[in-house]
Amino acid sequence: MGSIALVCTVIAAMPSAIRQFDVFNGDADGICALHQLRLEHPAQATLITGRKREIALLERVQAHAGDRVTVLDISLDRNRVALDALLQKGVIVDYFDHHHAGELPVLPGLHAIIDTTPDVCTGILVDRFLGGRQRPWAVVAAFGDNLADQARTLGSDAGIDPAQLTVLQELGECINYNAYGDSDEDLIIHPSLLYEHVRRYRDPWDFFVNEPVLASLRATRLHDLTSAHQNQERIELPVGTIVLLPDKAASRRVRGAFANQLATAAHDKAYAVLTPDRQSGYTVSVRAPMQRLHGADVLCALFGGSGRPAAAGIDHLPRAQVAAFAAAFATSFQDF
Ligand SMILES: [Mn+2]
Repeated sequence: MGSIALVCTVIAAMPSAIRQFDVFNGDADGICALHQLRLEHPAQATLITGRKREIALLERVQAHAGDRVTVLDISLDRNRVALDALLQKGVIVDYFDHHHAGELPVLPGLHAIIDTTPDVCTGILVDRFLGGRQRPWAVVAAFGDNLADQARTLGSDAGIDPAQLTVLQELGECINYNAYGDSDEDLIIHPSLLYEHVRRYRDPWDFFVNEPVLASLRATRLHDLTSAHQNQERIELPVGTIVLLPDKAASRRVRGAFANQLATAAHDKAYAVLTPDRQSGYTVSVRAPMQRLHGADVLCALFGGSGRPAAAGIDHLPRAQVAAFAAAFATSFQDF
């Protein structure tokens, strides 16, 4: 009896098994960074991810002392409060990222590989960490994060030929496209499910040839772009064009990609693409003229938005402010 009681006491006092959490951006960079890491260091993990712009993910982690959390491709600064709380609990956190981080917490348990220089993405940071052992997926990540030059250099350094690079580029762009939408209902497939498909493939060219979900990503992306071209209403201004898309999931997915495509096709013009939101206003993506990449962030900030000088956005532009937005757009990108 005594020994049974003792065994029960010991079991009760034992900490529950150490758990692993993988927290990652749902775009191509986040998915491919994690895939590289788990191909080399397999782990049973609870997955936490979301849409491209869903980046306050660390607060969803229910971890205890001794648990391990791997974080990929989400700003440390935007997850600081949750990170501090985890570290203070004694959770071990491995953090890989290239977004604005601010000051790193000075607490034990944090292993951070953070580099905010503009020519890296998280997939490239993980590639360095792994000594390039899963290089093709790092190339997919870099193409997805719009670092095509870096992707080609990394690929050709590893002996990947131009035809193979073309495939990796399409993979990066399709996986990335899947993360766009204003709610989960807009998504083609939730990024956590897409990762479950990706993780079955060690070889991205095998994924390209054999994975049915990729066909639906490719078809939807093409459909959304075609539909945007056919259903746009345009306000033409000397500095560029304001485009209104119909109230559809396809419009909300394609807004940014369509703005990029328009800006790439006419280097001297600025573009704003508007889609109706759920509060009788609009969500807006702005692109500065390619030949003069500034002003988008300042314009969007006037209406509560944010972003970079070349590309910025507004989450909610009330309908009553559309005329004011058009006037500000018209003056924002004038040549001085
Ligand atoms: Mn990234």
